[in-house]
Amino acid sequence: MRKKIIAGNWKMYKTIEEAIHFFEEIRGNIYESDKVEALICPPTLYVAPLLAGTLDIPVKIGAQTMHYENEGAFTGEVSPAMLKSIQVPYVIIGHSERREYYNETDETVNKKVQAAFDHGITPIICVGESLETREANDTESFVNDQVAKAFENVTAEQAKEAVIAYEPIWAIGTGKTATADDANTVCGAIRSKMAELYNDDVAQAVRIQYGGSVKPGNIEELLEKEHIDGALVGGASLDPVSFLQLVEAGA
Ligand code: G2H
Repeated sequence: MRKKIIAGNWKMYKTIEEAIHFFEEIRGNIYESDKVEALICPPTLYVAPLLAGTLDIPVKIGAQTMHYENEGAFTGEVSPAMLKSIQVPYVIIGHSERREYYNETDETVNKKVQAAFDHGITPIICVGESLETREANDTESFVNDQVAKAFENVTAEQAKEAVIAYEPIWAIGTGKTATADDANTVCGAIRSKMAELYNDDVAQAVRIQYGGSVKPGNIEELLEKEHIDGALVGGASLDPVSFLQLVEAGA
């Protein structure tokens, strides 16, 4: 039985006051169960204070990105060693916005995935196709190729712990969601790819999220599907009431 993971990706939203207010609203109200794990990935600046300030709330705090080197002249970046030093449990790697605006490639995604595992940080590895790829009926081969590249030089023991987020680019922040069946088909194809790259054990253990305009109104249908083990949520994770509903749907 895979534990569902509902992760909020706040992107570049909220002041520190707004972030604190969010956690005040969810404190004492968040659904706690062994069936679901709740995670918020705020802007990097707030990761440390929120980690320290939310110890009494059953929600984890993760990072939205990181560099793959541990230190160096990389202005503006944070390293895996730094995240590990403040005990960050999760890091989102290769979000389509990082790939589009910050030149992340399958190669740098793979370096970051390896670096995360080397530091005991669980990567949430984002993959997903453009509208053009979908219309050309190349979705599964494109996404499986991204998965294969992301997991190069990653051991089976490590791969078992990974979270993969399938986020069709055309569904991100657009209000368009893949149908639950379409999302499940691609998540199932990713699971088969993991069986091919590793073995059935790894494929059954790895958690695969769907992301792209997930909200309280559509999450239940998505989570009912065999291969969808949670959601990576942008816009709808910014509002405490809606985040509470999303977590409850996962329980
Ligand atoms: C996809 C998602 C979060 P949204 O980027 O990763 O954002 O839910 O706003 O589509």
